[in-house]
Amino acid sequence: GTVRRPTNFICTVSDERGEDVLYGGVPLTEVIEKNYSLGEVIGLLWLKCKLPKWASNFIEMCLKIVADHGPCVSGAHNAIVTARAGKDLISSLVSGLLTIGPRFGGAIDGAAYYFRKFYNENKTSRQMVDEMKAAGILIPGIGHRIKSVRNPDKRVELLKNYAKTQFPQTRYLNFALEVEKITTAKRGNLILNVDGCIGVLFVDMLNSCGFSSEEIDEIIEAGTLNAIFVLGRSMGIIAHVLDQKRLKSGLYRHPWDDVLFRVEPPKVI
Ligand code: Q5B
Repeated sequence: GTVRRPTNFICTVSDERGEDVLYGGVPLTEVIEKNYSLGEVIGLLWLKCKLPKWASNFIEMCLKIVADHGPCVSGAHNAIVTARAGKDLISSLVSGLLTIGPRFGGAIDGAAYYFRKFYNENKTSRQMVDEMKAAGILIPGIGHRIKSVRNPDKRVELLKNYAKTQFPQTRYLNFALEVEKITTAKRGNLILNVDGCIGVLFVDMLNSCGFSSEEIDEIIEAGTLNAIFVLGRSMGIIAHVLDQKRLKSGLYRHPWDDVLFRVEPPKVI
């Protein structure tokens, strides 16, 4: 028979060769006619499955919840400075996105990884806190610059309330809340933050949806959970860039009085 030429790459996401592009096997016409939500489209394209409504709603809720958190956070700030330097929308957006990492917005996969690891090893919350401290690792998903026990993060409350009423179970969230009890006893701002809450709830969701342990490892390792922050926050970053363009803001220069200059004469070697 005919021998197929070896292909250069494999694609299991979408197929645009027919009349109707397929999103993970589902024709776009169905996606539109059946009014699939963004959460359902992410289910098809990223997780390659039709998620139950409670799960796709959760993903969509995460996108809305992380969409923006004001102009002062790293991502928006960088994008604003870049836009004010006269750069185009894409460059400004990307400069904002590039700040997303282990301290800002990109702690979701790390939170999912560590809370899941300690829970699955039957460790206690106390053991998790102590062992992470001994290893010199800040617990991803714990801590916030402005949110604290006295100034709770409404976003985290919304996520917890949704999960408590809509998820079949929340065992990883419950474990993370036990850890939070210990960390907030040390410092009021060591709360389970928005990244942490999304991270543990994503693991609860994947477990309840029947993903295997190996599949969950792969999803976390690939950076899928941080991608939720990247996608959602892009909405807000774009808004800040457009805002600066609309306002015709000029070049930003940081004021001297906000810098502690400590330039010393060079060491003579
Ligand atoms: N300590 C978030 O730090 C922050 C600890 C901890 C154990 C921890 C820090 C951290 C993990 C990464 C994380 C996501 C940098 C945050 C986000 C999105 C956002 C942002 C927005 C949005 C804050 C002071 C003392 C020290 C530390 C101890 C701190 N964190 N111990 N586990 N995780 N967290 N990032 O306040 O004994 O004094 O030496 O890296 O989850 O990014 O709105 O702004 O939507 O845009 O500067 O919400 O917690 O505190 O680093 O000076 O630490 O607390 O060891 O102890 P801070 P630090 P000690 S959500």
